[in-house]
Amino acid sequence: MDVTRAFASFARSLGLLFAVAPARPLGSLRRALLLREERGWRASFEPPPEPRRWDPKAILPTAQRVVALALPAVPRRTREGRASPIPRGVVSRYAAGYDYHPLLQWRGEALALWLKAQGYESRFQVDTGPLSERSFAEAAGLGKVGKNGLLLIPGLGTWAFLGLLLTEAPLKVKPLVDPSWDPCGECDLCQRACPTDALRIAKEVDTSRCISHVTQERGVLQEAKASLLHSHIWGCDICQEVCPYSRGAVSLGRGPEMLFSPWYGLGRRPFLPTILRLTKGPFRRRAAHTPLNWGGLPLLKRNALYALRRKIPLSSLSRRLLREYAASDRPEWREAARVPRDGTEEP
Ligand code: B12
Ligand code: SF4
Ligand code: SF4
Repeated sequence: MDVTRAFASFARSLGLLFAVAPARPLGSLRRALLLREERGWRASFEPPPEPRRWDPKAILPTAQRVVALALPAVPRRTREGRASPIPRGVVSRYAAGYDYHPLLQWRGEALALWLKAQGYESRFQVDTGPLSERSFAEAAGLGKVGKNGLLLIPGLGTWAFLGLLLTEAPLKVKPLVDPSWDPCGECDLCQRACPTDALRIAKEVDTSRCISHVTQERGVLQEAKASLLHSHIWGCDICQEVCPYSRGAVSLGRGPEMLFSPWYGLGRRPFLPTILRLTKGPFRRRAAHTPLNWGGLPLLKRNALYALRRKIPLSSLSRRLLREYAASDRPEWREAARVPRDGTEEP
């Protein structure tokens, strides 16, 4: 049996794209991670720079190949929510649908199990594993990292989630994109569109200023950081939405992509008072299978409070909610709910 061909047809039947690289340490990634550490840009939930982040053999010593897998997630065009006097928050597209972790996990595990059955030890990771997925995906030739720091894949733009499969199987090394492809050229739309200047160095995201990260940081935020959030209560898609490759991507609207549609969860523009009135039970029913559950309801409420207090002039309902939360026993809610003195200025 030709293992590469059989593997390829199994991966395709699961709705995945893939590219294969030799299982070698990535020196460029090591340097990027160390530089990032020096700058203090490591995300709060990320492991420190150590060999298991850039060397596949530190995880599976007998690995021969790294297979970079992509699960397409092109968003369907949806209405953004009608104009309303009730203040709304902004939820990133990936968090308005099903959590990609289990969707990619079972597909990756199925491929790993199949390879194991052929006699090749294999391991799969998605997101929470130590290896940096974008860098290995680029090294394998699945796509190219754009100035927004995301992997651009022809036909999908940035709309794909990534996972890595380490295996002893001698799969044929074959890139999907030409290694000399320069996707960005003179374009700098994402850098200019980023509202917090987190992309001032092309391809390197200043995590301390990235809205996506700030929405996930726990506890009380310093005022300067809280002000970066604007109306975002989970994640941020701006540097993807402006990218011509992502704008041009067409959703299949079927298969796994369907699960990223906001038919489930709290939607893309939820009313802030609704979030602040949610209790555990209804939150679990509506959002337990979405990425909003990573931080849980308390973090979402903190972000909703930061968003609400910016909606000047404050309505009487907003004032009442902010006063209620200002008296709470959670310091992060109390701080986020500090009501501006006359309601005409931001706190
Ligand atoms: C930590 C993390 C974050 C942090 C930090 C982001 C960052 N840029 O490092 C925060 C919370 C900010 C974040 C945000 C988002 N993330 Co994130 N995140 C991760 C995680 C867990 C680790 C990333 C990491 O190791 N970063 C360290 C840097 C140094 O390494 P790197 O990512 O491999 O890529 C860098 C190098 O390749 C380097 N590079 C490549 N070529 C070159 C060339 C030159 C010249 C230079 C200088 C650098 C360079 O630049 C790349 C970008 O910094 C990965 C999952 C994983 N385990 O890999 C997901 C992951 C990268 N995130 C993902 C997504 C979807 C997002 C968001 C879009 C979510 C959202 N909508 O809010 C945003 C996008 C923000 C952005 N513009 O990157 C996807 C990316 C999919 C894709 N198509 O690229 C991943 C792979 C998760 C997944 N399994 O699908 N994320
Ligand atoms: S996710 Fe938002 S804040 Fe982060 S780099 Fe992209 S545009 Fe900037
Ligand atoms: S918006 Fe332009 S510069 Fe940014 S990633 Fe897309 S093509 Fe590259």
